[in-house]
Amino acid sequence: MPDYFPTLSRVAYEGPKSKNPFAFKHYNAGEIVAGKTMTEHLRFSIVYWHTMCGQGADMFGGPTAIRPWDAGLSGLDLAKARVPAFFEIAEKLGMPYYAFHDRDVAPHGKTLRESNEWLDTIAALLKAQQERTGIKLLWGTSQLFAHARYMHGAATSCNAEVFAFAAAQVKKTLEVTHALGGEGYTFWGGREGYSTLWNTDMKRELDHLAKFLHMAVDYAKEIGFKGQFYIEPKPKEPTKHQYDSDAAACLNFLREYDLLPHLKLNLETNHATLAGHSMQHEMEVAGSAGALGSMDANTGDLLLGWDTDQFPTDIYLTTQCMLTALKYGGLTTGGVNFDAKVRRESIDPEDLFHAHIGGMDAFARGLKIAAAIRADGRLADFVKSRYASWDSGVGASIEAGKETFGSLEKLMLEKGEAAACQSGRQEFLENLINEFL
Ligand code: XUL
Ligand code: CO
Repeated sequence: MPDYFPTLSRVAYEGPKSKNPFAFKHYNAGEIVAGKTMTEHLRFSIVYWHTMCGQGADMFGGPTAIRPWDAGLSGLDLAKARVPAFFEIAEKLGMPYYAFHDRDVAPHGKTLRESNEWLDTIAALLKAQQERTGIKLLWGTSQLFAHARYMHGAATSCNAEVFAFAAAQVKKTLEVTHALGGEGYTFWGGREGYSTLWNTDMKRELDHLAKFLHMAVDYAKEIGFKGQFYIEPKPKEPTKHQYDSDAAACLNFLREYDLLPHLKLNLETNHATLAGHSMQHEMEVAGSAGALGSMDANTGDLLLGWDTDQFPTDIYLTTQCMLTALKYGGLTTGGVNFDAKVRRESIDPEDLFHAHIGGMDAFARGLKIAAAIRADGRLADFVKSRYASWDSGVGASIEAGKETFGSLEKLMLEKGEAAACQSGRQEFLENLINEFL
């Protein structure tokens, strides 16, 4: 087996004082935090698409990345060569999971049949590497956006045969995901949206998208795939409006079409900010609906505003993510999946290590800080006491469904004015959080 990083062995935990850039300062896999190991809480996952297929190209320029395993190869040969390189990186990082799109592990064939055969060829290599390393598949997904046939969308295309092709593609990827023991399957609506409403029958497109997802759920049952389905919100890019635009829009869609029992949300930080929300907001929306599934961990650049998919290094961000995750019972089937890419100027293979080590350490710190905030209890106590008026008296009576507009009017006419409001103490709480950082 080729060894592309002969001088690098498995990245070890050396503690916060270490100056070794190839060591974890905070991610200590087996360390117990709030009753579980860090590995069990964080369920880290590395993505195939950015790690192996990201070449540094952008809208203004071509590839820049140096990737020795790609040298001189193309097509299926290139796809085959990338598999051991990917698993070498994943294994040396101590990643328990990975995620892929069908068309980033194997190329598009000339026909669906050829694409399927190529995917099978690569899936056999993935399986062998999974068995060798013990790394598991967090989720699989179909790439339903790059090929020209998907220009109008896949499940929401105006072209019914494109819908049919997409269905066949997802059927195959579900089979492969199942065969690889995948723990989930994600739908991100690449081009499921519109560029102009002048040519769009929105209601019909949404009906088709729901039909598509129901077919996927039915087929999963048929083949005995018990993994969790996810839908990944994103408001725009490449379309101007995507139907899965944010967590609330996804939940509304899933409820309307009776899909909520079958799908949870896979939330991505940069998608949240594109939607004008924080990741914490998106996680709260999903968590309070019992639909917090998985996390595509990355970050955007607030000055650019694009989906730049940078590695997360902001400890406030990771603390917020882990506080919310812990509040809703943790990432049960999902994980912290680094849907992130190195910058175009970070051209060396070793930059892939710096990026992932930084992201894993940032989340490990976020987890420890979040656990400490929860153990301290002052934040939760404050929030609880802020709602104390709902624990007894008229508040408890409203929550129990015992009051009406009439009874409440009677009460307020008697009282003349509501009880005085208390301070929200935002600055006090911001200072309190900083005590832990
Ligand atoms: C696109 C994106 C995708 C999904 C999977 O912005 O995040 O890579 O995560 O299709
Ligand atoms: Co993503």
